Amino acid sequence: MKLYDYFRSSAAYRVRIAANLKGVAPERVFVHLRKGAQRGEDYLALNPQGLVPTLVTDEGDVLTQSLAIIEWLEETHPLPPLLPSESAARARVRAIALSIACDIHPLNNLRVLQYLKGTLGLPDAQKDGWYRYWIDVGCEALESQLARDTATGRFCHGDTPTVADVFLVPQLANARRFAIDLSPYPTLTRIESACTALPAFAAAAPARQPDAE
Ligand SMILES: N[C@@H](CCC(=O)N[C@@H](CS)C(=O)NCC(=O)O)C(=O)O
Repeated sequence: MKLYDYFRSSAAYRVRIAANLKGVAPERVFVHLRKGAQRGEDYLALNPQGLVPTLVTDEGDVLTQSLAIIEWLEETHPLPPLLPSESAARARVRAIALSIACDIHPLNNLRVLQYLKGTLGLPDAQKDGWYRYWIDVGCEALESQLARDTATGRFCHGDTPTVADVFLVPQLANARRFAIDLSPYPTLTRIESACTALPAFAAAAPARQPDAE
C-alpha cells in the first residue's frame, strides 16, 4: 500500500492518523506541495485533482479524497472501529468530519490562498484575515455543537476516537500554524489534548514526518 503524502497537508494527516489507529503502515511517497509537485504530470496521472492524499492499495486501486480513503480503511480493517455502530451516531460522526472537510478546509486550502494572493493580488494581511475568518466561523459552530451535545465525551463522540477526531485534530493544527487564538473553543481543545496524548495521533503529527522541514 502506498500513501502519497505531504507532512503539512491536513487532509493527508487525517489518513495518517486513521492508518496508525488501524495499525496499517503504508509505504510513503512525498509530494512537495510548496514546490508544486502535485501539479506534475506523474502525480496528475494518478490523481487528476492534484491534491494529496492518494492511497494506492495492494490490489492497485487508486483511492483519493481523505474521507473515502478512511472509510475504505474502516471497511477493510474494521478494528478498532472509527465509526459507531448505531446509524444516527454514525451520521453525527460523519457530520462533524464533513463540516471540517467540506465547509472549513476547502476555503483555506493552499491553491485558494495562492489564488487570493497571486491572482487577486490580496495583501498578506487580507489573505490571513480570510483564513482566520473561515476557521472561526467553522470552529464556533463545532464548539457549540460539541459543547451542548451529551453524545460528546472524552472525544468528539463518546470515549474512544472516531473519524470526527481524525478530522478535528489536523484542522486545529492548521489553525495553530496560523497563530489563531483557540481559547474561545475549550471543548475542541480539550478533545484535541485527549487525542494528541494517544500515540496514533502523536506519530501522525506534521513535525514527526520524514519529509518535515
Ligand atoms: N477534500 C480533499 C482535500 C485534499 C486537499 O485539499 N489537499 C491539499 C492539502 S491539505 C492539497 O493537496 N493542496 C494542494 C494545492 O492546493 O495545490 C480530501 O479530503 O482529500
